[in-house]
Amino acid sequence: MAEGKKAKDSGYSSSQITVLEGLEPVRKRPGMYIGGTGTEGLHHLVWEIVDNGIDEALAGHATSVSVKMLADGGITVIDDGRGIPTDIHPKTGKSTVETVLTVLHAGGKFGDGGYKVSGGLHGVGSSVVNALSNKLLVTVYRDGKIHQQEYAKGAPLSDLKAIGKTDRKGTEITFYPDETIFKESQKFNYETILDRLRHAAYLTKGIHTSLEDEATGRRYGFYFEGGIQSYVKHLNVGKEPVDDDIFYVDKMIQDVQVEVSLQYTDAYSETIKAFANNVLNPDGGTHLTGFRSALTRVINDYARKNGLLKEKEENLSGEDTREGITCIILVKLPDPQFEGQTKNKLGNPEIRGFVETIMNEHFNYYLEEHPAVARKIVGKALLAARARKAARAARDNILRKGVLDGASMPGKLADCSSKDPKTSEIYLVEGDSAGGSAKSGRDSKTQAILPLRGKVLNVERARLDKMLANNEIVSLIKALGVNIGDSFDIQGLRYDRIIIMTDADVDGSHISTLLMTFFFRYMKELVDGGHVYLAKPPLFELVRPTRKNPVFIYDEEQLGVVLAAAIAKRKEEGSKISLDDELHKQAGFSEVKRYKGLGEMDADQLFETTMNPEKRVLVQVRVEDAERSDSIFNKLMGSEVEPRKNFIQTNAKFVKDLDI
Ligand code: 0RA
Repeated sequence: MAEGKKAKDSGYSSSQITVLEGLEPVRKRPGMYIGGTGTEGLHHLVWEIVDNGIDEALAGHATSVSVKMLADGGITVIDDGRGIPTDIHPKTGKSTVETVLTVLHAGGKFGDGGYKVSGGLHGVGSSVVNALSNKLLVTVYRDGKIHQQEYAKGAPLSDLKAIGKTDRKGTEITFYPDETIFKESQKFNYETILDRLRHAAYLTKGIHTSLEDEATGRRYGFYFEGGIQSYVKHLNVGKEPVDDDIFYVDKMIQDVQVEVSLQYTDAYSETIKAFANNVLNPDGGTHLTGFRSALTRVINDYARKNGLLKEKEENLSGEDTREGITCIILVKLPDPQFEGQTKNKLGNPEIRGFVETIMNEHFNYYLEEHPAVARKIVGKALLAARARKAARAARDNILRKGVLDGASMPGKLADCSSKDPKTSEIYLVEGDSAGGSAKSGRDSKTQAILPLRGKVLNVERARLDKMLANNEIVSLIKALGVNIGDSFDIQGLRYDRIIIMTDADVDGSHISTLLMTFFFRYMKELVDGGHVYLAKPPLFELVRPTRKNPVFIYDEEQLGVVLAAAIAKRKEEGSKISLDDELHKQAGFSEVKRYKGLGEMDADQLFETTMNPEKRVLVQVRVEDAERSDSIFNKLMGSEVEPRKNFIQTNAKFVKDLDI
């Protein structure tokens, strides 16, 4: 419950529900209401009902929302809110329960005592779920009574019936998604729902959320005493905070609640998430703008007042003050307006001033009350400012010397003869020896080779100036021809495909991860544009007794398939097969050779297995989900070693298979 926002009885009556239309449009064009009919749309059904429970909590009437995935494919959502009113609705002549569940857009108006989450206050969206479910059972606990009603594809099977007495309150809805609508799958995902419930618990102080999977017995619950403060803590797992203390403010201005929590870490990037009514605004908006101006101002004022910034020194830039920050901004307002093409940006102009005012005052108090933390924050911003200047000077210097100019190609680069980027590709190869094989095996017309020695600098932890002092990085930037930082220009790209080729072992995955991090952080356009690939060298060679025409195998699964097929074929041909033999012998091969490194192959083999455009397998690197990869990169590149180790074994998570 928001401080200052007292739970109040809004005097809600059934007549305040606006009745709009029937449910046919929902079944006809489900995508219009839930975004699509794939797994995302399927889960949208759960969010609609869960959000109604969260709205009850936001309005101060509920303390918990629990979800149960039923073994029979249904799902139950229970909240302990007011319960949907059971009285007769004056406009429809039916119970309010039935009205909420069968009339599209039935919902209370804003300003009657609550904020709404995306789905909507007073059960807006429940009718959509009902329309798209084979079966829906609603049970309401309210005024000492239990009422129940069942529906099929949105139509009531009977009237709302009183079935017993209770001292509970709240709403329980069980539904079964219609498989004729959700053709792809009707299977709910435990992790997806859990993630949503975790976030709901972070963003709604005092609420308990929980999930149970009946089929597997898994269950998990969330309650965060600190709300968004706990969220900040969670985001900083794997990073080193400058201080354990976390800033937190929760204030009302007029009818708007502003909550902000932040903590600085030793990271160089910034993580700021801005929400309006519990919905993330990936493109920010007025709340973020207000926050940023206040932060820059408060830190500069504090630094000046305390002599940390000398009179003749220029102000810290906004970017400097945000380096290493992890921050959650959450505003709750009665009538949020969203802007931009994707409606991802909060537009209400008054919010900027509200957030700015609250931050100016309370972040300033915080710094004054926590001088040790304040000094660390200012110190970090000063370092950022110095590094920014040093990096600029270093880059200018390097640019002046022409180090990054395309005119002087790095000595180690074996360029291709084609000068047309569309038909050119570059292999970034781990180590000089594999680099040598790649150079002699390649198609020199279209394939360039750049061998990279050792572990490329850990770019997440290094600044641009340090990076530009690293030979491997400079060679890479020069070879690609796109420059870096502010001067990055994709027009200069000299190769359409940038292919990372490393050994299929832990060191190899580490090196490819470092390179992907580099591209992600400093040349994201290359990743977005689908220019970055991972080469997939074979893991095994099946050797024939004749030693001719070996078969190359790229993963364990393929090994099984190929051996099984070969055995079947030999059986058909009537070959003598001894079942005591190892599988590869039964399949007619003399040996299974396991490749650990690229260096084990000669130039021809390397070309045939990994570089020949007709036969090779490439995996395109995609940034599927900025947030996810960001956290992955933090785990990988952060100061903690354990999370890094765990990831490296399964590093294909953020790349999507693509056979070329
Ligand atoms: C209509 C009016 C009121 C609450 C709700 C619907 C409501 C809907 C759902 C759906 C899931 N959980 C829900 N909880 C409540 C306001 C009730 C009042 O003023 O007493």
